[in-house]
Amino acid sequence: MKKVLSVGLLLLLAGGLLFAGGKAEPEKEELTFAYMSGILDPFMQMIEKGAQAKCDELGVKLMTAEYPKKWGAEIQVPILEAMTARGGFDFLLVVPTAQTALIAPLKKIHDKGIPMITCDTYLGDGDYSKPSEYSFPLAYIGSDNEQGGYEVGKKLCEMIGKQGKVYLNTTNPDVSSVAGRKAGFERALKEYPNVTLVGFDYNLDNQETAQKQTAAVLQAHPDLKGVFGTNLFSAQGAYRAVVAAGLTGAVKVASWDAGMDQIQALERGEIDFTLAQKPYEIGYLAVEWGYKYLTEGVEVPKVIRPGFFIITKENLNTPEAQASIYKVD
Ligand code: T6T
Repeated sequence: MKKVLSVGLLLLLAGGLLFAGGKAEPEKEELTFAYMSGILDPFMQMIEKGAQAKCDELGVKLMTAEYPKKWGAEIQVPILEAMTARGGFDFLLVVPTAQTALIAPLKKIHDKGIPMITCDTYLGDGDYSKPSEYSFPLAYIGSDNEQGGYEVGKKLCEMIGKQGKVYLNTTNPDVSSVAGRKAGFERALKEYPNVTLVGFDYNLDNQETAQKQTAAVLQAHPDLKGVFGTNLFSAQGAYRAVVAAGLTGAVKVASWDAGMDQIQALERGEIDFTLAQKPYEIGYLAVEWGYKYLTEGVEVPKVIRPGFFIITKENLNTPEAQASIYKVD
């Protein structure tokens, strides 16, 4: 905080001096935000879009790090380190790809004087309000994944007539977003004693793996009634496996995220519903709060949840559903 205020003071003084000289205009604060995504996908691109919109409004710069082609600390950390070595940014928006493996690399950046907000995922248990080795980010801005997973679970159980076998396909362990979705889904299932979770797989955020894993489960359980793919790649793999097995309609597909591929599958009836997050708002809010912190020293709320919207074939044409689709150019 002290550092932020003193940087602010220096900038003000510099501006004042220039102005006092009588020749130049008062210098505007030249702030730069950096964005480090989790993986190349439309969700992460929408965060950038929202962040860029707010940066444009505020007249600050956005520097976007290379998008990792695969999910994981081993790919994300070197990109982060290279960007930090180059420097030139005042604030970091970051999607940590692991709850534990990203603590030390991000702490190093924080200790260099770069404040940050974690977007979409958090470090540790996400409680940045109590002192801990991972409580240095100013805030977590992202979905209430547990609540979303719970709502998806309930909807899927109702859709299959409150009985039968279901399967969950997810990405990686130690990732707060998908872990929350799984936990919420499992909590919902507890309310349906006649629904059984036959198991779950980690696809490491790879669509082809998700498809193969789902295909194997469909073979092992020909009476399977429902599948939940916990993110874009999981859901895209899961629905393709159901289609390839000729089970469209017989096996209900619950999906998460709202990329164009998923929306088209929903229109074709290959996905039964999908939970759209609000990535644009995540990016927008992260810049808004980061800017207020840097320029006014305001305290940022530790958790900000922009919400989500469940899209079905029935509500697809409503303005709210249309606004929830991840539209990247
Ligand atoms: O579901 C999003 C994001 O919330 C999650 O943390 C990782 O996967 C996505 O980026 C979709 O691919």
